Amino acid sequence: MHDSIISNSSSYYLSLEEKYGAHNYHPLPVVLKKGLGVYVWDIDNKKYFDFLSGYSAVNQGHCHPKIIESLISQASILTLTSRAFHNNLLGEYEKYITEYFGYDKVLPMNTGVEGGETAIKLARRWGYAVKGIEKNKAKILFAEGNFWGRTMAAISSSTDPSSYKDFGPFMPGFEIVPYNDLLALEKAFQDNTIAGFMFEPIQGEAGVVVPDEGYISGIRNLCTKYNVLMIADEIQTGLARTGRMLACDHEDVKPDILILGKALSGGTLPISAVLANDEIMLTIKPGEHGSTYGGNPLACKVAMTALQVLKEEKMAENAEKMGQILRTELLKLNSPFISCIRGRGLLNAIVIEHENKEAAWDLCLVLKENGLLAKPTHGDKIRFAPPLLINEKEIREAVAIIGKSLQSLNK
Ligand code: PXG
Repeated sequence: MHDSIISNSSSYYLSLEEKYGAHNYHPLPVVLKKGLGVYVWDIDNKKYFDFLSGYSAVNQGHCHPKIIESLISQASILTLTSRAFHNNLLGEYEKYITEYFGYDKVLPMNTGVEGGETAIKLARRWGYAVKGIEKNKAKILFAEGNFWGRTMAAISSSTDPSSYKDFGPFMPGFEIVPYNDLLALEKAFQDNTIAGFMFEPIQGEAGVVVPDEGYISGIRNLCTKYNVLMIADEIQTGLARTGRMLACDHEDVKPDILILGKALSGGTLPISAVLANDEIMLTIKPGEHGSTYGGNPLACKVAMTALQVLKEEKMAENAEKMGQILRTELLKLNSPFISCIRGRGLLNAIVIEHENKEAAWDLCLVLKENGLLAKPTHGDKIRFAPPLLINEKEIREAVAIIGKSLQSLNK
């Protein structure tokens, strides 16, 4: 089948994935081979703005020289010991990240979804050991529209059929409340078997749903009042993406459990972290939770550099400024096909309104032709989330591409 396809063409790579890979994704037909800063290049050397940033894993920009330097230098010294032994970087990293975010302790994991699983285990354990919930009765609340990954627990809390349909039976002890609704949350908190409320400060995968001002601080107040753990999933919103180091910082709120992932490695390795104070973290004892790769010295070194770069290069400040310009310029396009522009910092989305249901996908294909990569979510929403080192000139160039591409929807 492949013999007729030129061996280095896009169709060659697409056909390989089609034939040998599971069909669990529907990517744009572009084959990338290189990345630097805000740009990526395809196999024909065509250059694109990356307006997805690996779903916000590449906040620091592709192949950030300092992160790559840490990766390569540590990779030739020591990469993995497992947690059966100590290593000379784990403690240093634990000190660094806990001081950085102001928590007593960190539990290192790998993917984001493992961070979510860890947070839920911690909350359930705390629910029994500290709150005094009856054995096996602890509940965790989630918000409607949440997305935190693909494990059985993650899909058990999902309200999106494309995540959970035909994968049951599901995990018990999970309940759903509407997002951005403090009254519903307070009502749900009347149940004293609730151990934690896990939420995204801005719902990313749902299409960058920004809650009303006061929602995050309202959650904090209710969690304190009803003795429920506030669990912030900042895997996509954290690490300078929304114009602050954490999205919760917009309302000066400190969650009880903070989950980080994605950009904790600047797009080089799966590294996640769960942060909490001793009252919560020390409820899990040796042998009760862990992971082969969690806390490996390579990840520790890379994560410290990835965090250092965010501060050194003032990426939160830049995200705040560039995000303002991006939304203002998008508004000025005055396109009849954009029904909504929303976001914070450089986590943004537009909603496409068009009689053609495929319009958002078609627009992404035209954007690609014009040199900008973005991907629709839930059919009609397109996320615009470039790496955080993008400058004003680049934002204006990107908006010109978006404006030009929107014209194609007229036809
Ligand atoms: N929490 C949030 C808020 C996320 O956006 C996760 C947890 C899970 O992270 P991991 O590292 O386990 O994927 C996410 C993931 C995809 C995809 O293709 C993932 C995300 C967004 C869009 C697509 O898996 N976010």
